[in-house]
Amino acid sequence: MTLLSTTRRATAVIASLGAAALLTLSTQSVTHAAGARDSDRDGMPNTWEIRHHLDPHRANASGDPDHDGLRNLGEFRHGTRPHDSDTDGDGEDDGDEVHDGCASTDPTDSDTDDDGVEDGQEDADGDGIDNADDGDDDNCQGDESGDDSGSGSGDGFTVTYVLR
Ligand SMILES: [Ca+2]
Ligand SMILES: [Ca+2]
Ligand SMILES: [Ca+2]
Ligand SMILES: [Ca+2]
Repeated sequence: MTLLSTTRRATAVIASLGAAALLTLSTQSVTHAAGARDSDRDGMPNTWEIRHHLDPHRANASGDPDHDGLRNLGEFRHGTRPHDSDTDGDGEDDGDEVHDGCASTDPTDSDTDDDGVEDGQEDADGDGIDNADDGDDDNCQGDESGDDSGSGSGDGFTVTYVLR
């Protein structure tokens, strides 16, 4: 009798331990699922969207509210802020840091190469114009004209004028 009841008690203890373990497991998986939930299936988790004041129920992966050339999904993937055009404050927009051809820098590190010069002050293509002021498309290719205003006109004239 005593042995039987002890066995039963042990079984009950093991069973409750198992239940507790299962409960812990399911709680964790629920928590994990909630953290990764993406109601609008736009690739950006609800938690991230809410934290960054985006609508988690509207697919807005291609939005660019801070006009930095980096879409919301890209901001999520690069760990940048979708409402801050220059997340690391180095003078170069997030989009420029990510897209600048061979000169891509870390949009969350103000001095990617740790040389004491902020990314925006670097001159990746050696054209005399720092990354922050260089054109979005032509950084890393060099600006012969030295004009990155994007006007497209008068570049040659400007250089000629300066030289004379
Ligand atoms: Ca989402
Ligand atoms: Ca953006
Ligand atoms: Ca930056
Ligand atoms: Ca940077």
